[in-house]
Amino acid sequence: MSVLGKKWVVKNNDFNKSTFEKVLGNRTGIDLNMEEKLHDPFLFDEIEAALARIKEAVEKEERIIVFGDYDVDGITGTAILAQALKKIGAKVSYRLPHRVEDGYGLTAKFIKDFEENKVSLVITVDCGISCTDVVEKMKEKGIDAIITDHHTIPVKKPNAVAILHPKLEGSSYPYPELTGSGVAFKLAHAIIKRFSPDEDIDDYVDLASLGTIADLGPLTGENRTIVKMGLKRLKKTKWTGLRKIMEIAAIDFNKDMDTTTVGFQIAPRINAAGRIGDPYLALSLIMQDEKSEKTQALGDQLEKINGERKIMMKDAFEEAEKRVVDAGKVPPIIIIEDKGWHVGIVGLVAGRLAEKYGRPAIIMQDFGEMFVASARSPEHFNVIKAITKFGDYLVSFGGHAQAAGFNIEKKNLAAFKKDITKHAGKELKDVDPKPILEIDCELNTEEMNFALIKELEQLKPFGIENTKPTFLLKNIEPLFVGQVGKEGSHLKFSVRTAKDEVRVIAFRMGEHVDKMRKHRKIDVVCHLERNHWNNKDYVQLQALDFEKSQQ
Ligand SMILES: [Mn+2]
Repeated sequence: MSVLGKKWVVKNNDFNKSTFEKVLGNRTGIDLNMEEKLHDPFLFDEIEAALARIKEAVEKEERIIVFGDYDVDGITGTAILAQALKKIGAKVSYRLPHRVEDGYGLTAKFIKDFEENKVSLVITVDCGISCTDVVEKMKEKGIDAIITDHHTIPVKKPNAVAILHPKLEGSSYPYPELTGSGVAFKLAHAIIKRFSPDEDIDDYVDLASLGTIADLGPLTGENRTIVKMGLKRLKKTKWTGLRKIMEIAAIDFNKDMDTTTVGFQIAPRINAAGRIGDPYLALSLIMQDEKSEKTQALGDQLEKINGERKIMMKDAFEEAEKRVVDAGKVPPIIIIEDKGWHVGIVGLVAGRLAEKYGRPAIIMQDFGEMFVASARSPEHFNVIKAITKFGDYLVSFGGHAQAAGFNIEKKNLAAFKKDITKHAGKELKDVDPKPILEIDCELNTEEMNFALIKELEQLKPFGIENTKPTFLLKNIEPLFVGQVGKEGSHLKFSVRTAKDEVRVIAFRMGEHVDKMRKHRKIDVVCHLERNHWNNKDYVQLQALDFEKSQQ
């Protein structure tokens, strides 16, 4: 068995194909000759109605509010639209709901605030499509709505001035997978084209790429274009606050940005505010238009919150895992609650448990009478289907096959746990719970060279539905095995080829150093990479898992 207990699945064993052809064959929607061109924003069916209402609001000096969501997708989309509106002279401000105090989306409680501030136009970002009732109530008060969203469309759509949604039935828009920030970016694009043609849409694409990556949009079609353009732009971003976040994260502006930089260094910081504090902090930092003491102070504050978020996450995960281990046997569905686990991190904990144990996991914050839960699941279990089946026990619920959330009253908790555990037990009876590690194809050690690396680099940017190419190296002899990093947390070794030696790094696998030393020959799952160091490029492998060779 592999040291991480994963099941390795090699996707392509076609001996007639080259390694690059095999990797490309494992992906759909990747067009290597694709022009880096965005679709025409005027292809959205209701875009003219949206622009006409915005024009009227600017001319009549009406107050406009951009209303977003508290995650990276919502925050970046809100910043994009607010800035584009500002540029054309609109009287615009922005609101984001507070995760704990307000919950998700545009709710009725905000109407009073809109009235008090004499707002007559609300433009939603990354939310709003399911807010049919609220939009109706707003209308009664003389407040119009333009909806921009990408979430599931309800049967009864809101009665808005315009709805921009890439998945509307019969939509002429050619690409359905835009995220919230992507849709906001398209509206901003239309606003600029129509009212401020000298402006450069490139000034906004970096933020749109952050939202697209953080919201796990598939990196196909126009999302791929947005991310490609955005990552290039990020190095010279004009958003002072974003630059500050990147400086604090010690990101090297001379290196090319990739989806990992965004996913692991930038996005978690922007998200931290909305998870355990006020998302407005991250938004107002991004909206700062000059380098000032305030920008520094907001940046420091955000970094502090991110540090707290990390500790909370680590503590909660360790405690949750301890409870799973102490129980002796991993149940078909992991369900754990605690008073001290913040609702903003329960989803992260559930995700890591689901990944580690190959089982669905529900993690809840216990508020006494009410429990707020996040559920995550591996691909072999549909968690929203299971939750819906027992929806009668719940106050509210929503989500997708692999990620969902719900609220439940204490009095129903025991029965819910019992029933959903029984259901999961039946569903997963014959399912191997081992997490799957997908591998593109086998790799020959002689192929570990720049020629192949160059070919693979054409597939960038890597991310959802276009994961970094992953290879299996069989029967290799690990040389110079050792530990590196803080507390020896990473593992390193070398592999010999006919011509030279290639270095291998395995992040967070330092604890397996003895196992590796014990085996003379191992099979390794890895990425093939270019390591730029001291002005020179080196071929490097990043190992993801290994096991003793069979032969
Ligand atoms: Mn979103």
